[in-house]
Amino acid sequence: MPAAGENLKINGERLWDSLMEMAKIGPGVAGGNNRQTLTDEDAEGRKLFQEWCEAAGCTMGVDQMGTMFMTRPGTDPEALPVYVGSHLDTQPTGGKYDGVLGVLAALEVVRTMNDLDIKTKHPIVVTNWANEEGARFAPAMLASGVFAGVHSLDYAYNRTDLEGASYGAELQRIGWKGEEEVGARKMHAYFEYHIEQGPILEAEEKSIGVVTHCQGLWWLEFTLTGKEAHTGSTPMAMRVNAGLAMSRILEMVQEVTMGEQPNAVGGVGQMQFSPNSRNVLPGKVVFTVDIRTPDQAKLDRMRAEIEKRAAAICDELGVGCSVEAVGHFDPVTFAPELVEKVRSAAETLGYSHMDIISGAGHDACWAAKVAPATMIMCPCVGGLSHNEAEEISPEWAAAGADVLLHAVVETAEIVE
Ligand code: HGY
Ligand code: MN
Ligand code: MN
Repeated sequence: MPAAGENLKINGERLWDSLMEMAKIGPGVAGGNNRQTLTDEDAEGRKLFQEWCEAAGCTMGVDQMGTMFMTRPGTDPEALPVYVGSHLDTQPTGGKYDGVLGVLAALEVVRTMNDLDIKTKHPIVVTNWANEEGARFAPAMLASGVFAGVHSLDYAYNRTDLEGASYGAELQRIGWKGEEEVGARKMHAYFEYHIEQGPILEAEEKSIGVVTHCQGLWWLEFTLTGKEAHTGSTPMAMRVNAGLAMSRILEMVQEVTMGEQPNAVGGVGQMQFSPNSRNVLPGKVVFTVDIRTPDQAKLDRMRAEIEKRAAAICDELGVGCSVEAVGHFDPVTFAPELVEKVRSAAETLGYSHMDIISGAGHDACWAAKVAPATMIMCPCVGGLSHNEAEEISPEWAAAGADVLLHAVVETAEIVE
């Protein structure tokens, strides 16, 4: 049997088949997935994942946020486990690989270790974090945030979706509310394998992203209060136009972000008008500004500038303006010793690689608050993600999983 660091490889075909099997659950309308957190589709995907893990000899633990922990025993029951995971929940128009690749590659690592009868001192825990996307219940990375002590369980349970359903009630409804105290588990290390969700690796023709950092984020939810009035008979000078204020704020966010280049992004993905009637000026407009940059000072400067200028825009139009930070994490530096394991595994395996900063947020960002953590990335076609057309190649998927196997086995310490 090759020792750790020699040509250990996963079974790429089995990984790809598992990805395609999982993709059948909660299909989208254009080839991707709509398996949003705590829906019946999410529950179905969880069940399949549980069956696969138990067939691979893992035992399941579920915490009070619904995160799934599938343990492969180590030889030393006292040794803290190496956690390897990501998320199975998707965006409403998500791809087949965002999150899912990391969870199923972690399972593939266990399957390969079983095939090769590899024993390790530290247990391995394959992890499916609940509600990574934050699409249905903001903020993103909610369950890993509770695990890391960033959010209280009560705060998380009371997050609601657009229909007013709460996280706690939905978790109960789908039958995945576990008993374990969230965050009681201690980690020796945490690895997350994820598609890049950006264009860099493909453009640079690199198979592996050695993730050194993750950019920080603010999600600023603005609530603008205008005056509902007839869009036809209300003279322009009499309008209290929250919709106009929103459009000026969006333009301003673009301007502030472009003034902070390079390495800054900003925009809006979600917005609600009410009453959202074609011939009624909106009484209320709610939208979330998403700004991100790897630079801490720049991130805080952008937030302050956007909030200040948004208040001035609303004052000028006589529109009420309130803002709530509904998502945040500071820029993350991953554990150098684990980053080096990823880099040397890519070198051992002969895969092209480059250091990269993660543009998207991941559960690893919160895991890094409570344990040494790092990530591995693979390219995705055209850098496209959070789109049903998200695509990777089986070769890209397998290469990253090979690196994951090496880094995890080495960290978990092979026992002869
Ligand atoms: O928003 C993010 O970066 C992640 O996809 N939840
Ligand atoms: Mn993801
Ligand atoms: Mn995502």
